[in-house]
Amino acid sequence: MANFDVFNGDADGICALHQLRLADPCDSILITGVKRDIDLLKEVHASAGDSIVALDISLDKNRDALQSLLKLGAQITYVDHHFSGHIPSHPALRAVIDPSSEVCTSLLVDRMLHGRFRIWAVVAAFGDNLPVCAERLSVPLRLSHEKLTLLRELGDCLNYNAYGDTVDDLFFHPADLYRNLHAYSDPFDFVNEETIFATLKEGYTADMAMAQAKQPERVYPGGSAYILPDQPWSRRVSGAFGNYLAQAEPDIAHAVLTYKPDSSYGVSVRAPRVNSTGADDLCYQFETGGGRKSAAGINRLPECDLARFLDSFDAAFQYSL
Ligand SMILES: [Mn+2]
Repeated sequence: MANFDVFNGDADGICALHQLRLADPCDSILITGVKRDIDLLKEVHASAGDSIVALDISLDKNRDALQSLLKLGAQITYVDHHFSGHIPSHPALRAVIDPSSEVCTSLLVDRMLHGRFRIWAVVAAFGDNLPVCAERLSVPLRLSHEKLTLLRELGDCLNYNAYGDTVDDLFFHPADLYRNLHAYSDPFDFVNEETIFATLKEGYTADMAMAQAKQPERVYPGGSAYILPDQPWSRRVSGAFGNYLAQAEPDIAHAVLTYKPDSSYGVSVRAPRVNSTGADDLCYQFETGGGRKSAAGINRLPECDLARFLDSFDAAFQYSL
């Protein structure tokens, strides 16, 4: 019987699986990709009796594949914090799903494991842009300010690595990154003994400097929208840049649009941190939109929909002031 570990390639997905496999080691087939690549369950070619773990990918977007795997006789553990819609009830499905705004998948795994590998949930919460949650989780670990800052940087760097149109834009394939990181139960050992962190930090700093030099394309009362050019650095930094803007200007919403060669935009939206809601409702108005109340995105916004998006963005957040 085979094991399949299906996980989002971002900090949260990687740290969720890392905790689970530290607790319950096994050989597994890894299925992951860039952060936006969440339609992953359909890539599982399982047989009856196989075990599948799905982490940090919306059940709603994987519903058909989930149902066929259940029909096939696979056992599935599904842990996630994105919008799920109706959760199928099936004896072979263990679903731990909580879309609350101060929750990430690694935090749900931390709860399942009673805090055994808490430090990785802290890394993940920072990476998922939940610094308040990360700091609350870290209290019993009694970390110094310096160590906590390092965990924050690690979370940011792991998250940053997952952004791109395809894995070719990334510094490390998320499966390779996971395999490498999984050798360490202590994140400080990982940081000190591997060059991955230094490589990501350097790339992150360079890409972020390019983004921070950009002026917003539109400034509305309730939010600002930025457009980044069709370059690998923009695709890598768009998410981190959105998180940076959300922290720097917590009173307003932000949209970061990245131009694509097919005359469309990849879009990521952050609700104002002071009123963390509305990002998902905005993005769901567009065909390829999805996400959570506080942070959502549109995989492909055709250029002809740009004006409609900007108007909807303006309208969505003007009442949150
Ligand atoms: Mn997540």
